[in-house]
Amino acid sequence: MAFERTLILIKPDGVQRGLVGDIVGRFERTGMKIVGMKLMQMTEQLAAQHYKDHVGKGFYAGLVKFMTSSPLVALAVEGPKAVENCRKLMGKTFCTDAVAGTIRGDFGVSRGLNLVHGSDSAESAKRELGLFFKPEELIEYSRAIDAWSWNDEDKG
Ligand code: D4T
Repeated sequence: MAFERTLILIKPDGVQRGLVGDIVGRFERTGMKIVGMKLMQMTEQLAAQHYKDHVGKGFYAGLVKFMTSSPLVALAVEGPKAVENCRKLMGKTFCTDAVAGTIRGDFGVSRGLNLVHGSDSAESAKRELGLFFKPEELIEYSRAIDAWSWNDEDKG
């Protein structure tokens, strides 16, 4: 079992629509731990690094325009299988396809305005966390609820 960290972005539509608290709460209430969090403006340069696999695709220019249009919230989330668990909570890429109960299914109706980003693999998570957070901005701490959120078996 992988005990890991992943990068979550609450995209500009989530911030503008006042959904930061609701979306953070979706991740928090699973028991996963927030180990980094900040409101920030994505630059075109950061967008090009973050979305390097999408450079040159038809939707790339619109995606960068959207992601740099207003502040976003970056979160580092830690827990057992955090990458997969967060993707599951987010739902399918386009809100139009995401089922009820997921963040995109419950809070969105658009394709491109899809509220959240979550790293799609352990390797991406490591790379992306490095783009958005300095090492000292990721904070190691214990919570009283840790013992009730996961056990040794979950930590692998
Ligand atoms: P992100 O990266 O935002 O978490 O989304 P996904 O991991 O679920 O999806 P993705 O990388 O394939 O796409 C990144 C981002 O681009 C938008 N997009 C994507 C779009 O506007 N049109 C498209 O055709 C695709 C494939 C939505 C998410």
